[in-house]
Amino acid sequence: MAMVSVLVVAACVVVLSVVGVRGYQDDGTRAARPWPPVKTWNKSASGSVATLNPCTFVFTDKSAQPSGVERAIDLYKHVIFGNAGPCTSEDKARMLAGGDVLTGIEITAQHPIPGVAKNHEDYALEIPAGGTAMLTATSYEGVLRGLETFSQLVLHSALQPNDARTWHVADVPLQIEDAPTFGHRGLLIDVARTFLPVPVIKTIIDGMMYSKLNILHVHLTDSQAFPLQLHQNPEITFHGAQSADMVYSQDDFRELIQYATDRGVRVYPEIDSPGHTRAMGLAPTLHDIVSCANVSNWGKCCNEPPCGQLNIASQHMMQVLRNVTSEVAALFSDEYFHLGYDEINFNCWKQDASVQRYLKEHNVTINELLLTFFKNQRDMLHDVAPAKKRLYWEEASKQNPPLPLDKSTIVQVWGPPATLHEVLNDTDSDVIVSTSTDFYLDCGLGNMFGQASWCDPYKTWWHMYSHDILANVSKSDASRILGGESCSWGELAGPDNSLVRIFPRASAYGARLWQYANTVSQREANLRIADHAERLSRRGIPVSGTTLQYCRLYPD
Ligand code: CP6
Repeated sequence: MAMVSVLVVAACVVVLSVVGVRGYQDDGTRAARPWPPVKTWNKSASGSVATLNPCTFVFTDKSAQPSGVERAIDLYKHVIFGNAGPCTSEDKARMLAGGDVLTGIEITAQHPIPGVAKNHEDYALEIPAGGTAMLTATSYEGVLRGLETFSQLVLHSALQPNDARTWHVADVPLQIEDAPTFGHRGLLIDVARTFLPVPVIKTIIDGMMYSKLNILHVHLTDSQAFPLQLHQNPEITFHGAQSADMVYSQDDFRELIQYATDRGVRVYPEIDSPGHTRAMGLAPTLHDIVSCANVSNWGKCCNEPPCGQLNIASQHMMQVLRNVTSEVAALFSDEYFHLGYDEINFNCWKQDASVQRYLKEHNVTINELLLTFFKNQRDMLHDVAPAKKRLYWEEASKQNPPLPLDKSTIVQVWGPPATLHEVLNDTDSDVIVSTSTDFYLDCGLGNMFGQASWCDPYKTWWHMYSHDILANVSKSDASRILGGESCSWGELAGPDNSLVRIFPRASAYGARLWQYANTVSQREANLRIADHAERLSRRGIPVSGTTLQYCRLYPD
């Protein structure tokens, strides 16, 4: 016991005692420590405290109409003031009694409709000592990022121990200019291994907005399940979902995509292929479209049970895949479509007699057939959804003969950083960084058989924040890195533990991608991520702990 407290105290001192910042300042405010840290922040050293109040504070949309900014205002009114009731006479008296009063915020977006300029998330925020704050942004999404920062600066607490709680902003007047370094700040969720109910996905999207994360990659299908309703081939889902109540209707996803769009989050699907597809072929009429679905020794043919890869010699498979692809591409309006290509296992096709017969008859190798499938699938996607940009896992860049990857494709890296360099050297594609040694949220929790995993140890929030994805990357190659995604694979994560696994670590990677070059010290980051975790928790997102609460409030 004594040993444990010595360790805890030591940790507190080592991490937090370098500079003597107290949790509370003399005027009773706690330092506002936004996460991600903003890029430029001019605040007056002799700053005062401005108060604001839900009964008088006005949010005004100054953008040209039509504008969606009212939606952003609705969201953040609630975030900032919660369910504060109507103005009480006490509220009014307190306001009249004291100090500088912030009366409102005026918001101007050049492109105030969601999605129109979604890749421009810059904003500028000016908060005077009293009067009206100003928020300007290029896009609707930039307004959301600015309102998020504003919401993080507004603290709701008692200034002095015997006071009532007030809403206030410290260190005013202040000016902030901010914009992300990387435009792709994503999160992968895997709803094939463990079904996540729609409300859980909405909560994940809430947490993403609070963390300025902008892209949700939905790993929709895998060998274990095909949980999406299909109109052309309902039998796929009927047999491929884990149960009848573990199915997303297309309306579910339409609703989720709208929900995400309102919150500045793009949603794109992955229909994993040609590996990881057993669940697509479980209907009695579809057994011929999947190879090695019933092998007795799964360890030879795939990385986890059950095995099953698309039968790439089958015309029937190509027809079904076309149906599936066109429906999913129409449902998900985002320009990205992920086609998989991870963990292809050639042993699977070796023991499929129909594939072997095809290879003999056509005098081609299985690798050549994979290239043909790649091209056919590419042309098919182009046919059914011409505007889509194709994404692939890194294995697509490691095939021989090589698969054509170029400027029109994006490669997602999941191996160690060495593979990032290989992909940059071997292709002209843009790249998304999800190195498993750094950004897999499921490492350190054992594998699916309760054994230690090669992916151990657990990657801490500090690892995700401090890992430099551009280390040893040339300037010209760096311009091909769009950003990254942390990955919440679903084998061991369900509705109850997904959120605490994701948050706040996904927010730590997101913060690094937002303000890549201007990292704050470990000590400073420790305070900020802890504040952020507490903020997420108060806003209804379950989080895991990051530091001792005691250390954060009383770091001396
Ligand atoms: N499923 C799919 C997975 C993984 C990948 N693809 C994975 C591999 C290793 C770890 C975690 C997840 N479960 N379809 C790799 C991209 Cl440690």
